[in-house]
Amino acid sequence: MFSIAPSLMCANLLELEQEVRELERAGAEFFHIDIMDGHFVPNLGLNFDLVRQLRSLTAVPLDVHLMVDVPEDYVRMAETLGVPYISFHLEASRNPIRLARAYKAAGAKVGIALNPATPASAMRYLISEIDYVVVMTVEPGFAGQKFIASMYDKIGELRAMLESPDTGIRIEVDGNLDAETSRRCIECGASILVGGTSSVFRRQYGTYADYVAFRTEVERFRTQRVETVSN
Ligand code: S6P
Ligand code: MG
Repeated sequence: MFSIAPSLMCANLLELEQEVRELERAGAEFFHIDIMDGHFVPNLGLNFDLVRQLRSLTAVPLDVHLMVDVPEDYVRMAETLGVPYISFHLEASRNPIRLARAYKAAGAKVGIALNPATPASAMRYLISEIDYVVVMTVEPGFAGQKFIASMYDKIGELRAMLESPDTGIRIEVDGNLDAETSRRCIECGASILVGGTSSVFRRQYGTYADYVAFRTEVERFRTQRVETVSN
């Protein structure tokens, strides 16, 4: 089983409510919200004012991805807005255990995001503190980049750490997830796919149809594999 989290940064922001409605109808399990500060990454993304409005617009859980230098600054905001899922970058936090506990105390499920160059082993003493891990499969900051192939190994290493004993911690992948890269990420152990310009927002048939087509393509790959293995 896998979930798709459309990245609203890639939506048509001039028609955001309609995009949200189409994705709800298509069955989106999360909405991924990229928040950037122009320092941790050389770009600016969405913000907590939009999170506030989305909270009243939709019941689909928001998955906030902080790409900021000081992730400690947003705990109170997350609590006030009732953010259900929030991830911060390990590279940005000096005291990630303290911070994960603070976000948990604020009522959120907590993820830690890893830049491509950060090894899976960096998660070793953090596993008991979190609910999910986000593997960046491109350098964070921009949509439309190319998948970094060495991330398949990292996902596999994380799966080994998280599955024995089974922690229930999910692996989310973020960056250039099309049908092919998604299928391989799932095989390696990922179960949440962030959908951007490579999939949900590829603007081929429209957002609803592109979402459904993407899910079907990934499922078809998986079904074919099961059939191949059992033949
Ligand atoms: C930026 C951000 C991502 C992107 C998403 C885009 O790094 O964290 O969530 O919005 O990865 O997807 P795609 O398919 O355009 O690479
Ligand atoms: Mg993201």
